[in-house]
Amino acid sequence: MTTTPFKRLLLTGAAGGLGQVLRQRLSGCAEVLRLSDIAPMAPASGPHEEVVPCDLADKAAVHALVAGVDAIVHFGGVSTEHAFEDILGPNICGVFHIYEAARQHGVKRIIFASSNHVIGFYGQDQRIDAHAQRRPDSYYGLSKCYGEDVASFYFDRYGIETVSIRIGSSFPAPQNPRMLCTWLSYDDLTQLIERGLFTANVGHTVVYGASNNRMVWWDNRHAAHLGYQPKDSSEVFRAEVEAKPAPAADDPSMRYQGGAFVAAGPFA
Ligand code: NAI
Ligand code: 15L
Repeated sequence: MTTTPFKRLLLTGAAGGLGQVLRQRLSGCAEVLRLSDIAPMAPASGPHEEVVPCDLADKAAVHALVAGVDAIVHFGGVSTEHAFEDILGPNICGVFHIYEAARQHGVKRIIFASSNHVIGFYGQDQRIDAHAQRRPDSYYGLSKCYGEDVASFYFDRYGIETVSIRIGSSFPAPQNPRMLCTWLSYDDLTQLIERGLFTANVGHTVVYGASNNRMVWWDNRHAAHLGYQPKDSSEVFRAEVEAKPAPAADDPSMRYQGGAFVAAGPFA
């Protein structure tokens, strides 16, 4: 795997929880990191950063945003369950705008922040790989299914390569029993993004984003070419998590891989 930095790398969702973490961690991946979000961001800290506000739902604005970048780490959008109408612009139109701009500007590599919620209706007693039929658990999960399909289409039709990371739960620490299985540390997320950016010939690869947790639901055999080797484990947080009252056994958070998302809504 070569790790020659890109000249200019775009990070969307830069004001978000993960975006703020990745702003620091991806700085070595490019000479210039272009940071974008609809929400306010800290100003550029030097010539190695550019801050470009943009609404992903605005096609012309996204076209301008992507001009001059070599690769995109697409983390922007609505990140939890909402009414479909609230997800449509940022996530559905937004991902299309990103890929269409990438095509027009000749960008050849994208990392897409997909989610475990594309398969959230699988039970916690099931083990699946990236070829398992998707079972989205929410309008949010549906939007991530669409994003993965856009990535697949733009590879087959235009040769734009993507690594879609089905992120589990990427937070400083797991917050409940489910997250002991889904937790992805920031170090392991960073490793996945770097491998996604710099591994040759990824086509459209789907990889599950979980750390080296004791309990795993997801099999990454179809992404072995990335060489992802998670270093962290949720096990160090187990006692802390188990000291809290556990949800009832029939609570969705204890039954489904997608947890509470399976029971969100309806919104009308
Ligand atoms: P977040 O909600 O903190 O960050 C998302 C960012 O996208 C926000 O800063 C928000 O302002 C921005 N955004 C929303 N609508 C926008 C629009 N119309 N135009 C431009 N920017 C817009 O979420 P987080 O946790 O940082 O997640 C980042 C990405 O990773 C999201 O795409 C999320 O779906 C995905 N993900 C995160 C997981 C996690 O455990 N943190 C798990 C699975 C997926
Ligand atoms: C996600 O996709 C969300 O963006 C994040 O906020 C968490 O809810 C995570 O999944 C999860 O499933 O824990």
